[in-house]
Amino acid sequence: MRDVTETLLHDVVVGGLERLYEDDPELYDILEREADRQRGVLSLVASSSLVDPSVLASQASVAVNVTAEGYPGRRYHGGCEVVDDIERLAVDRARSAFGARYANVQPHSATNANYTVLSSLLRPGDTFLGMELEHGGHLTHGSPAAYAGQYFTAIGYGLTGDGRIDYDQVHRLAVQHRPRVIVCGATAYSRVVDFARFRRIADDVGAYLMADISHTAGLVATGLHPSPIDHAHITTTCTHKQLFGPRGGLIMSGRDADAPAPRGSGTLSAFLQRAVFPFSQGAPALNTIAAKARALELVTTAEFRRLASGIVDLARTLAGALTDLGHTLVAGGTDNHIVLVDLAPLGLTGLAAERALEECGIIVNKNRVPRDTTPALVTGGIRIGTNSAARRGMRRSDMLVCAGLIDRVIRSVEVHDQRDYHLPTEVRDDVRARVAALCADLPIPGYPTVERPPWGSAALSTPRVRSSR
Ligand code: DSN
Repeated sequence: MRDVTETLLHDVVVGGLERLYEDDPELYDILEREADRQRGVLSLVASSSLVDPSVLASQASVAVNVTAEGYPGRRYHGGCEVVDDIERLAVDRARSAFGARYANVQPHSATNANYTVLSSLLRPGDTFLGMELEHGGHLTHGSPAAYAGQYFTAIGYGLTGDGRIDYDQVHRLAVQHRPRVIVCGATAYSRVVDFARFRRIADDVGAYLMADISHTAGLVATGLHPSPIDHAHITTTCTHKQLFGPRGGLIMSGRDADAPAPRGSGTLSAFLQRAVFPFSQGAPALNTIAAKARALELVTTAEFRRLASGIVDLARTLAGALTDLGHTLVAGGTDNHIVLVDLAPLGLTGLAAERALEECGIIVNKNRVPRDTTPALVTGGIRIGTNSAARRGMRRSDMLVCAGLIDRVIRSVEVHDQRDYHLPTEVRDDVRARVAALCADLPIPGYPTVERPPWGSAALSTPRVRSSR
């Protein structure tokens, strides 16, 4: 019979926690406070999730002690025979989760993964096509504020008037500018991406297609969103958003893995291996790779499929309820986990809405919306996501309550200027109490639960811990 308390890993990690508790109460208390904050608020941030504690445990493993430049079986340091097994396992699980022929699990984030791909396929000044930040693209897809927009010639495409990707514009721009790479995938787009159509456009102009599925990777892995793996030459993703894993990235390829690489340098997969190491990264974070392996195993379970379908169901419920309450959604609704609310009709900024909701324990992020003229730290919209709510087991009825609370807060905010706002105290106190009660009813799996506070402002004191599992 296996007994975890008799293992080396258990003693090291639990002993470390005890030592931290005794020797460094300042840091321990901050970390404890953060765990408590997460338990007591409703995170609806589209780019975050709540990881399984076994993912946390994998990341806290002794693999952090190993320096291992290179790849399994071909390292530049000794002592890698065990961590080689970790990396091989993570690669196998990534390939299996996405049906990919090739996977590299070393990128530290999707930003690293995207820059690895772009800077190996492009030379400085070369042209690539990506989605405009204001229309839902990511900084790495060509924003002038980022490396991608400053070292390459980035041409941006956007949305049609009804908030869908303007594929005709993508084709027109591709023909006009002959980019070497086209990037598809987004960071604030609530509809299905037509990867096959992007590939046809890329083939038409001889470009490589890179799909960044950071936001929808969980839906792709479970078949709830079409997969780009065999449409794009290269697919990238982070592992911490919808894969419910550690902060990190992946680079994958499907049917093009063995296609010829640029400049006659072997196959595309061999080219991508070199693009990560030694071209753009040094030693990998093997402890994070262990946590990726754990998360990627969970992704293939029936429970994860239920979670993914809950994510979409909750987002659709939220989108429907907010629409019924008279709000304007970019693209008119959602097919994934994202609901993007245009606040212009309310005369409200994203910043004011984000802060007012946070005062009430509802966490979202301010987000630019199409034709937004406000500064990036103010914005004209908010982006709401359902990954974490689904993980907490939220039901449709809870989401309807939640939509009502969001509506009440954003309609109650009085805006003085772009940054200054006032939320009436009685609204804040009442919504906070209702959110606290919702959170108490929806414990984060694996976290100790909190006693359900009564309705009303008397409930606003720190909730008491009921039990520890
Ligand atoms: N890409 C940013 C987001 O979507 O919020 C950060 O991960």
